[in-house]
Amino acid sequence: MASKSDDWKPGNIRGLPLEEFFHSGHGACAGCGPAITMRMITKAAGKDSIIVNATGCMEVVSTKYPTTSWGLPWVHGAFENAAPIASGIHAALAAQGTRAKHNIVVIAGDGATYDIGFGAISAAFERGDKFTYICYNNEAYANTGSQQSGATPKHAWTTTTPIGKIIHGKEVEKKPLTEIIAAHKIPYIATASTAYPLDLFNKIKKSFTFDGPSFINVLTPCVLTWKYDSSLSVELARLAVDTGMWLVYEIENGKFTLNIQPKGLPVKNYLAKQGRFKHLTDADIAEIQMHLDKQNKELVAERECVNKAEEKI
Ligand SMILES: Cc1ncc(C[n+]2csc(CCOP(=O)(O)OP(=O)(O)O)c2C)c(N)n1
Repeated sequence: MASKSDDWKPGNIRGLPLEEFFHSGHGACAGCGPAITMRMITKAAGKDSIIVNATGCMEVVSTKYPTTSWGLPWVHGAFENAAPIASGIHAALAAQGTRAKHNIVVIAGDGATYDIGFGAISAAFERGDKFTYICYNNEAYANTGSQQSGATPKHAWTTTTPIGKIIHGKEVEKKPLTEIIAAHKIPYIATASTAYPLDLFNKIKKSFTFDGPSFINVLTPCVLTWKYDSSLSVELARLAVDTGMWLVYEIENGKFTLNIQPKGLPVKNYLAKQGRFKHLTDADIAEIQMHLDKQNKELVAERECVNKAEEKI
């Protein structure tokens, strides 16, 4: 039987299943944030889950012929069509009468999600097909050598946003994808971070309880692109949350909850540990801090306003 809402209770980290479905021996970098996250995603998904994996690092490092790291049925789709494949699996299982036995989980990078697969995700969410879409968000097209994606933060170095006389890192703000998905009004939308595995585990389990699509955006550091020592992946994933660079929240049937209150640490603490930001001037850092404070305040205020309006209806 698939993991079901009725046999799951939000617990403590020691209560997580010991069984692994993403096995060692893959070719991910030492300290790879997404690879750590795969273990948690597959643990939460459970043994009767079907994984749909878009092209990207997690597909490439885990399936070197003739081996696989996946202990679950796994389908690789082209870069842009992971969500339609999930829709197809959903329809096929429904036709067989076995839909309730399986969790369908899409795993895709931010390039596949924010940019190249976006139209197909939007269409699947409009159709209302039941599956959980998880974006492992390392803020770049890492697999092809760290090009900028819609998730790359402003000012960050990537190979397509170099530091030089003409440009000085990424020139525009990142796309507010979680909020764009929220506008689809699907039953469950959440953000998470590799540094908070229990929060992620519980969110994945919760996503299976809704009769429609769910979307979870997990911030997960990339050693090569973000340029830091490989021992710092979890620390950076935590600093992103503590500084407010990444808000951890969920929107459940329209109701917003900020799951982790940022500690209000200066954003400089997060930026200074990463080579992709080493060119920043004090003025750049001040601009990032100001933008962040404003953006987070606005997001929480807007969502709380919607919560209040919903309560009145
Ligand atoms: C339509 C299409 N465009 C480009 C590529 C080349 N490509 C393969 S993986 C990849 C990067 C994937 O980036 P992302 O989705 O962020 O995942 P990550 O590599 O960071 O894990 C690119 C550009 C492709 N396979 N298909």
